[in-house]
Amino acid sequence: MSLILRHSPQTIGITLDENGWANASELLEGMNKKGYAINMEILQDIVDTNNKKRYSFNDDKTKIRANQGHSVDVDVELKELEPPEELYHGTATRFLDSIKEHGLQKQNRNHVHLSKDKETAAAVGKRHGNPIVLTIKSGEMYRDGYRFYFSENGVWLTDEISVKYIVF
Ligand code: HQG
Repeated sequence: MSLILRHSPQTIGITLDENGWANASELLEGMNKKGYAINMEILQDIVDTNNKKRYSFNDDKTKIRANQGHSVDVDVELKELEPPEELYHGTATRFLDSIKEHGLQKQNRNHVHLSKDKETAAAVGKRHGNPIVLTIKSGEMYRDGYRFYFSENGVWLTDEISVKYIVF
């Protein structure tokens, strides 16, 4: 579902609207056609119990979308907020040389992802190899005019982070 709702809805022949919403019945039909036995009850269960609260329904549950993490160009109406003084980015040691040269870039996604605590950041970094947690001077960035967004599921997002705001 992450693949469909964030990166590649065409995998099951559906489209997302400009705000990232998929029609829930189209999603269920498309997934069933691809061999995933899923119904509304299971979908509701996934939305309720997903460990990272990745998905949300609209009010009448006719539409569903991922809260963040997209590579497709959609506007999920993220809340713009003042960040805490420091945030954390978990990455892998093998990326450090490049990050020291270019700063943090959004790569395939629409934003750079930041965590509010070091433990979460370490878990994010571990997905890529030997983890390392970088401290980000988010307060200073904010005062310098950079925008920060806070997703429905508690992830901080920004467009890019130059080297001067990263504590290695
Ligand atoms: C790295 C998961 C070299 C960056 C997590 C990261 C998160 C650079 C990788 C969410 C770089 C991109 C996102 C540079 C950045 N040179 N490497 N200049 N700039 N990188 O997966 O932050 O399970 O796109 O450090 O919990 O790891 O999907 O981003 O290692 O919230 O819900 O390039 O994904 O959530 O990797 O993870 P990703 P991420 P979900």
